[in-house]
Amino acid sequence: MGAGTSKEKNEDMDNYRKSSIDSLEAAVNQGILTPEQKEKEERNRKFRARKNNLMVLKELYRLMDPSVKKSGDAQGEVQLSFKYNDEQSAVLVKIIRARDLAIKDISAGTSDPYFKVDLIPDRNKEGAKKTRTVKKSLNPIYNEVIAFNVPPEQLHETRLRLMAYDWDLLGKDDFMGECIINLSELDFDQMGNGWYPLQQATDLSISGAIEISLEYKLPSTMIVTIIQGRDLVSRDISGKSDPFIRCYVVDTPNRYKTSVKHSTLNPVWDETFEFDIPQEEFSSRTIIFSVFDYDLTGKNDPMGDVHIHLTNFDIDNGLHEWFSLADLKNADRTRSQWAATAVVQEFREALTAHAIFGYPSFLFSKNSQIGLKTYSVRSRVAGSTARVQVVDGLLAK
Ligand SMILES: [Ca+2]
Ligand SMILES: [Ca+2]
Repeated sequence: MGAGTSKEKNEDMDNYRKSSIDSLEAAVNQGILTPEQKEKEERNRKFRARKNNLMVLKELYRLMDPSVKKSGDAQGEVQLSFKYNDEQSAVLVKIIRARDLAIKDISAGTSDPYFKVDLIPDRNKEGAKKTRTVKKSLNPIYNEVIAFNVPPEQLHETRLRLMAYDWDLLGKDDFMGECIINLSELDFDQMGNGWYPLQQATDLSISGAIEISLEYKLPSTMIVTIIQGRDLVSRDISGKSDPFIRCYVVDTPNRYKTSVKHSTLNPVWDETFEFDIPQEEFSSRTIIFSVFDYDLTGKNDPMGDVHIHLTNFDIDNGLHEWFSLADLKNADRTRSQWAATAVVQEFREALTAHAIFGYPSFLFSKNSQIGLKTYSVRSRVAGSTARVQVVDGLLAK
């Protein structure tokens, strides 16, 4: 980055810049995915002690980093074991314990977690069942068994959803992540137990499919045609959506976007994009299609994704198919190392420029009320905005 030509800059600025980047690196390198209570307190203490807003920057960066963003607010995992009782046609889920849960009660630096469990679909109207609440713990122990009636013939089509919540005395309890388990994939004969990661909520309302064709032209051009969509989910009050598709290949910089088709659930695009993908890279390449509902105001709503892995792609015959849409934001393959690296680079450059020139100012777009400050930062690369609130000098959520 071209900030180093002028000799005029005073040493303070250089030191500031260097320490900013060092601290940022430290923040990136240390376990940002598992903030312990101690660390949180430490951060708040340091934050109070410092005037240069570095803690705010770190937090903003943490919120913006796409590899972190993937897991969103959800973190930690839950230990479960399963059993099927043939006589009663019942699935027994034992919720043993959870660990490394997110801090939801910021001032106390802890949470009051409980689990809510239900079936999808819930054919026998079993409803949701809950564990007890363990107060003030990020590593709660339950050892509770919850039972659901599921006839054997329904096992293959039933999923079990476990949702973690932080109990609050006032207001709505906070969602802390969930895991969804296909009962058909469980081996009930094996008595083992496993750890299941908590993830962002999966949007089960997503419907429909998109028609895609892939053609390969030697030496290395992948021609992607997005033909049309059908029976997409409605996202606007009109009962329709304004769909468009973002298309990219994980770990490569090219990103494309189709045009927006207004007020339809059966859009026709017939738009073609080209990616440069050498054959020898097929085994590590995935093409991602993400459908969004365009909105004039506010954020575009996700309408589902399709992932096409190129591992078994046949270059002679290509591919032409309808693909069902699903909420795949928790899928591993969407996590792009390229995007993570690019955001780190972007953030460093912005931080350096801000330290030296006080620019870009968006780095500190500040919104003050009495005792409350909101800082926000935008990343072009991640396509996201991170926002933190500071209340009476303390970092809040
Ligand atoms: Ca709470
Ligand atoms: Ca819309």
